[in-house]
Amino acid sequence: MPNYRTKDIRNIALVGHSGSGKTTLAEALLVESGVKGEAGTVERGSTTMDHDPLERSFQHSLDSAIASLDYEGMHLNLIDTAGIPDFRGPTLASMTAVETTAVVVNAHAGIELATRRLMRRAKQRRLCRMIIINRIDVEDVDLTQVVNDLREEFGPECLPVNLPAENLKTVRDCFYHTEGDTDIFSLSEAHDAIIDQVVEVNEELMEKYLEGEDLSREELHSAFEQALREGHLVPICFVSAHTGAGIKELLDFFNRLAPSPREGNPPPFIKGEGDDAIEVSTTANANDHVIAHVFKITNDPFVGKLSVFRIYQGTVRADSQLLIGDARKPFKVGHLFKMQGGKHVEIDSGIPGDICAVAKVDEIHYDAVLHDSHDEDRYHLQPLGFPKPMYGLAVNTKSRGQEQKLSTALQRLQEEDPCFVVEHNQELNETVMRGLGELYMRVTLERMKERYNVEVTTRTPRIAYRETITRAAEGHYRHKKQTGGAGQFGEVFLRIRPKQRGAGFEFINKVVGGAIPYNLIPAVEKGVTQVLKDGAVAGYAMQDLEVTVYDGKFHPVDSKEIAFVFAGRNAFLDAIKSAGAQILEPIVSVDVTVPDADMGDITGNLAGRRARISGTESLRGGQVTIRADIPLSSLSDYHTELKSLTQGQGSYTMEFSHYDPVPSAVQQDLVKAYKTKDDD
Ligand SMILES: Nc1nc2c(ncn2[C@@H]2O[C@H](COP(=O)(O)OP(=O)(O)OP(=O)(O)O)[C@@H](O)[C@H]2O)c(=O)[nH]1
Ligand SMILES: [Mg+2]
Repeated sequence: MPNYRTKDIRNIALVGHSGSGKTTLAEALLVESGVKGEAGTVERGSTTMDHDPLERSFQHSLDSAIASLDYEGMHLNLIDTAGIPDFRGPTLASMTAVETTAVVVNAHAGIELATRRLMRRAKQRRLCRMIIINRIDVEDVDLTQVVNDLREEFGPECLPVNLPAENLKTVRDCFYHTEGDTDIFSLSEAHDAIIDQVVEVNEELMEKYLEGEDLSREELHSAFEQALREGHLVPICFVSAHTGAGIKELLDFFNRLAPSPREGNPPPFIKGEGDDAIEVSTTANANDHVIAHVFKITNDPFVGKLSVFRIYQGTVRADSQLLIGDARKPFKVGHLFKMQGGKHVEIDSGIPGDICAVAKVDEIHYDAVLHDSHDEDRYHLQPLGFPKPMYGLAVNTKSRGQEQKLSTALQRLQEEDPCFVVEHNQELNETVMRGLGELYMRVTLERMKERYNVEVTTRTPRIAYRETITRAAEGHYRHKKQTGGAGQFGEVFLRIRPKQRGAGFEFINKVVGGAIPYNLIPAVEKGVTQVLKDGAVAGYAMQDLEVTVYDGKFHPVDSKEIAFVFAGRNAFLDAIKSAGAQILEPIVSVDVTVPDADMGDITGNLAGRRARISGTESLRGGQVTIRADIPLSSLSDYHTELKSLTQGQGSYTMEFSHYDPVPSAVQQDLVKAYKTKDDD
């Protein structure tokens, strides 16, 4: 058993804009608590959290990483996350595993895009929030301004629990202390402000306080914890990860005031699906059934697949067996680990509130619930609502024979990030990977090369156009071949007719009197279906039409199946020639969300992409959503353009809507491209 208990655990996710100093801060905390003797740096690629070779060369975190430390009886599990928005899948997933989200703000840059987004996410998820202002050592920072901006943007509940002092060399606590010299604000005023805010959550305490009575540490702690839990307080701490100012005080803050797994707002578990679904809560008791949630999967070059989970109740032992979701059969835990950046430390058991990992269990997937009794079948965590990956790239192996390797690599990468998906389009015979942006794709390609030894060629994904017809027509073909012995004979008459958009395809047999024997009709249909699948004018599948075979001829000796496949196929092609062939393109419905000020530019740009705008909706926080129907083919570079038109602030979601005819110029190009391909 570990030498700490559930009440000693603190789970904290460090989130924030890229470059705010999360990885460096984690390093400083590990050094302060004695886990490491000397601090590594992001520049030298020697930090605990950025352990992946690619992170070290990019000098940015590209995935979440976990490390633990022990400090004066507290066991702290820290999750360092990636600030670059393309990598926010694992960042958001980490937020399910903690009681406290610490949003790190760069004192020099102030509030940045990710600061807002992450504060919003943590609030929606009812997590306890705090703000860490880092880089206070940087010259010319205006810390008063940063605090005022934070309060204006995120509310007056954002209040300092300590203040920088001695020329930014240290910080002084203003929660337990009432006086002392500081570099900004007055310590006694800051003290009154935060105590006022905290006691507001508890009437009894408020009365005591107003009557001038002293409040005990326990009373203050429980009111503080309640204020955090209710979002009535967002404490602010100051640090410099470089000079070490405020680092010890931050550990003291985590220890004394941050919620343990017995406190805070545990995430909502749901039992069952649909109308049967009920919300269930967990107990944090070591003797109850095990309930744990997998919030991270990594594929480690040495230990293989590692599934990282947070235990909500019960004790997970290395020699025990666990069930995955609704599976009937359990797996044996075997080796149980705690993570220390890229290293793993074997342990014998995990207690409620702790974060652990198991190795080499293939069946575990992200978001799985692990448990040890069928009583907890059908448990899952309330879905997180990840951003949908929109940036697509079609991939092919560079050299032959690597297909299996590529498919394994893609499958592994897909396991690791809920915002990375791989689609295989059978119709176009192409594999498309989708992520949150271009940088993500570049890193993924590097990772495939470095970790899985697969090199690929990439291109923009093809569009699944379709073909149809616009008027009814007749078709006929007579197939006759006499080669020495047995000949081939088959003749087919058919008519074709357009159907409503979205109605699909129908094959009708109206042959009477055995003009084509009954057992050869499927051969005719087979010929027709070949064209349907391969297309007639541009190589795309056909839809929304009906084919009626009504007459034909056969020969008792020479009419074999193959002859009627051929005749059916060519009779259909003959009919299409005079049926006004039309190419259809997929139309998607998009919701584009941008700052108000960019609305004009964005609607103009959408119109230039053949979009039909159907409405707009103002959102809180100066944002607006524009709704439009737009051809999928006009969106190939939209991700990048939207980012540049809105300084990175715009985003969009899309969903397939319907098929529409393409403009005639596009049709001519597609037909021409198909013909030249055939000529090759
Ligand atoms: N002067 C100063 N520089 C800092 C401090 N903390 C971090 N830095 C520097 O800021 C840069 C970014 O730091 P990181 O720790 O990589 O930032 P991050 O938030 O982890 O960034 P991402 O991984 O991209 O999300 C590095 O060059 C650090 O050395 C600090 O307290 N003071
Ligand atoms: Mg980092």
